[in-house]
Amino acid sequence: MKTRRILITGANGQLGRVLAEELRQKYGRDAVLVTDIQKISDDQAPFEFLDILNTVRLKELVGDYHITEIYHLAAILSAGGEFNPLKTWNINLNGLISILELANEFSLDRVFFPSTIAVFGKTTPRMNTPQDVPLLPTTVYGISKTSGELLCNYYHKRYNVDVRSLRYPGIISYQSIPAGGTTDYAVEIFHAAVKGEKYVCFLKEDTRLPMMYIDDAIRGTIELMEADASKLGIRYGYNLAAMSFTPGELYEAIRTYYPNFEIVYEPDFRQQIAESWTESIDDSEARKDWSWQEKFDLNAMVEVMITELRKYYQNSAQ
Ligand code: AKB
Repeated sequence: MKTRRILITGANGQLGRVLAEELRQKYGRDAVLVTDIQKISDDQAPFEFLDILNTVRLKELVGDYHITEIYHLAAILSAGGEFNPLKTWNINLNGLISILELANEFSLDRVFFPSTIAVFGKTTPRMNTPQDVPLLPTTVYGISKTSGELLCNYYHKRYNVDVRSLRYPGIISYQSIPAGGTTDYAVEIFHAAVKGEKYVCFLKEDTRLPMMYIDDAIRGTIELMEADASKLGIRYGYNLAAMSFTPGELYEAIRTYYPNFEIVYEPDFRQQIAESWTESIDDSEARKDWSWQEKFDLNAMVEVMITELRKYYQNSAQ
């Protein structure tokens, strides 16, 4: 049997940091090569700098490290992408094409491509959004992810590349503060509450979006990657759901821990992006094909976020 050797691109983003740790726990530290354009600490080894547009370097790493699987997380997100649409298209789409080409050339065992609720748009049913719906995304991030889904499907059908993909909702985690996303408010708000600060929310109080706690997102990703290939009917991004809430509902849940916590709503350009997405997701295909099941609802997520961030701020004050 071939030794499993995993490469993660964009490994220092919100998902990558937690995913890398989990994969290292599971398969051993040396089995997981983390790559990114920046290094966040000296104990990340094995680590390699990688700009995803540097295809020569990418190919060298795949060859030199005898890579068998890639989790391709490098991307620019929905809000950040609007400041530089062409760069976002280039990184998000051309980065993926390089990965899919290498997967075919090196006969990699598996590739993971993160898709998103940003593939949805104004023509998509907003409630309990089914798997196969009209996609007319409004952001360049959404357009790049929609095209990415189609490419994944194409490489699977045409070249038999074993590529697997999830449409992530907003991810909530305590390990890092995400940047450039429209769902970022749902992480920032916890930091403000635990630090005793007022939170200025960039979305309206009643903007409902699908969300997921990081542990569910990581477990779901690994479960999909370990699923029997013959069971996977969808190669362009499984709908995936756990919970949906508004900033107002999240605020009330946090107030059970911090009754004096204050919030003001000052919606900016991200409001329009959020309104172009859907409110809740039908993920029955994921449940049927590979037994997806979330563990965290709103209250469980709020409890663990507050517990972990209290520890974090207490330790950093010492
Ligand atoms: C974003 O807000 O851009 C991301 C996403 C939903 O893909 N978190």
